[in-house]
Amino acid sequence: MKVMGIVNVTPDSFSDGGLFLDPEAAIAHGRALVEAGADVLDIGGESTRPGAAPVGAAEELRRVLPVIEGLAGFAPVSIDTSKAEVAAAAIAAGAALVNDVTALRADPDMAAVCAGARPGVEVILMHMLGTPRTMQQDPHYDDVLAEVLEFLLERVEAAVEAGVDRDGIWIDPGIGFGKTVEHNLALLRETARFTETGLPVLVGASRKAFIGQVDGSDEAHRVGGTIAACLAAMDGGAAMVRVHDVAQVVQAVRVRTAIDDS
Ligand code: HH2
Repeated sequence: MKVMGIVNVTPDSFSDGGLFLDPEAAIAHGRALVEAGADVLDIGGESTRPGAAPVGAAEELRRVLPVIEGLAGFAPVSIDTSKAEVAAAAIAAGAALVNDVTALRADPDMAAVCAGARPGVEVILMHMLGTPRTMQQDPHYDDVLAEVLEFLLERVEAAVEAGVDRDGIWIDPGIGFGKTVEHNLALLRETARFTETGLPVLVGASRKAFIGQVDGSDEAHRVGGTIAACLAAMDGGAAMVRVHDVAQVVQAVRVRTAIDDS
């Protein structure tokens, strides 16, 4: 299982907002994550935490472009954005993946940008109920697994219809995006339901609120819970986990792989 390291170039991300707003600091952080074992770096210039303020494309680009340029020659880079203009510029600067938490729904031009990207550029489609502003207001599902899976498969078909190469599409259940703690735990427990589709699955549980809802911890003290979630995703066949604490998660994955292979 691969590990995607998070580089948030934002003032307001939920666990590391403001730490890497300076491009030099963000580039140094990205390099350190690769040295710690990250396979891919996910660079984001807009927070998606519940209630976060939206950012314009010009500001988002000002934040992320120098960081992408500084890291693209060093490791595969993913751009965490919902805006076509940002994705297009990021791809031109060397990004190899587009990570869209709205699954190509927020910007009508996003699907065309992904479809028109150079061969090999991949796309991550994530499930979210509502928008970051509203998603944690009493989320409800009759059957969370079936509904999240159905949504993702619909979005895969929409992307393919728009011209995106099916072989380059990832799906992500969107841990914490319009979900209660029970929904998040069920999605992690049943990761295999997603991998059974044959599509590569990404899981992003790092430091998220559901961990604190289990044990009362704050964002700065959720590495153990993050590792537990990543290993559950690994058991279910996830192809990649998106994390802040790369060194610790890489160690857990390596030891778990060694145990399984022994
Ligand atoms: N989670 C966050 C952001 N982007 N992308 C995918 N594919 N999956 C996720 O679970 C996911 C994501 C939220 O985490 P973070 O980047 O740490 O915080 P913020 O959105 O506040 O910047």
